[in-house]
Amino acid sequence: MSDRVKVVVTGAAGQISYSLIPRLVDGTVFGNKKVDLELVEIPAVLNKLEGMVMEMEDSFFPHMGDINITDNFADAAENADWFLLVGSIPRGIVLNGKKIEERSDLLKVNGGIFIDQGKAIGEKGKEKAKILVVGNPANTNALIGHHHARNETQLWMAMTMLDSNRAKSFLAKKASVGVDEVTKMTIWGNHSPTMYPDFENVLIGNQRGADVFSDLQWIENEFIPGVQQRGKAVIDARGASSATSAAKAALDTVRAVEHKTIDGDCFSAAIVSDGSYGIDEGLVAGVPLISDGQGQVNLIRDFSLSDFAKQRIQISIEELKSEKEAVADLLD
Ligand code: NAX
Repeated sequence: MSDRVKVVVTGAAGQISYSLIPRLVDGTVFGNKKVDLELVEIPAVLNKLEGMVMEMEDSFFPHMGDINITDNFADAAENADWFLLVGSIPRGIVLNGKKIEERSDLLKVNGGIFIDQGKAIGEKGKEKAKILVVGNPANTNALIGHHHARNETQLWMAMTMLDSNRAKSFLAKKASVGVDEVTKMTIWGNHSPTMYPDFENVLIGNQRGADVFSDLQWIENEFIPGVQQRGKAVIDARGASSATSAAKAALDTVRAVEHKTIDGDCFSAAIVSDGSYGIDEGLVAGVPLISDGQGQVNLIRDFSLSDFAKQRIQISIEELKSEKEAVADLLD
């Protein structure tokens, strides 16, 4: 196994990346490997990245390898092992004289970025490279990127780990246990307010969530909407969207893929569906996953889903289908 790992991060001058990038090289994610970093931004903010590089150099990271900043994604992609695609255009920005406010415009503007990034990853990224899309709309961005990469050795994921960590925290409080006692958490569907946090298959210690959480009023009126709307609650309170928790979730996803999943546990990310669980083939949807720690990530196929869960998941799948339709012209 190589003792170096090359990681590309887009949106490197943004607020999530400011928390994320230093922690990629602190030895807790890739163990003893040297981590080479390619930090990618749009030309207008490349100078901010020069400051980031200075801070990285000033932080004494023995595991940091080469660090490069660029606005050329295709160059950065050469031989990379991991792609953390955080960069995206936020809602509300004015582009070519038009304010990007509608979800359909946001889908198209950001989806467009993922055509070229997908092609570059497929052609230049390593065989078996791992791609984690964080930038929203994450699932549909990943769908577009995967389509244009045309490289089935690589694994495309959209991030649902933040939603999973949020759900664990809600359930831990309700059950009066530490968050470490909540395992086997899955976020089904889209990273959006339709996501379904699976309280039934979760484990609290050794007990199934379905046997622990009998207060269905709380599940329906507080837990599910609380997790679905947590991002908005953070924005309302902080005046800015989640940053440090989003960075931690991206790191947790990389760690979950890099290390063997503990028996009986799973982790959550959205991957390209093979039709399992009735999710339309080709959609990028949140599902329960395990890693063998050797680069292979597999879907857990034997979760039992109640009628309630199936109904809720279907709502999110319908949303993913409509997002796919909205970007149909980007999938030629
Ligand atoms: P910021 O606006 O702080 O940073 C985004 C950065 O991306 C900017 O610096 C921008 O210049 C850069 N960028 C735009 N287009 C680019 C391109 N083509 N190539 C490279 N860089 C590009 O946003 P931040 O708060 O860091 O959030 C980043 C993304 O994460 C947003 O789309 C946000 O919605 C999404 N999130 C996703 C989450 C998830 O769980 N999947 C949770 C957190 C977060 O909301």
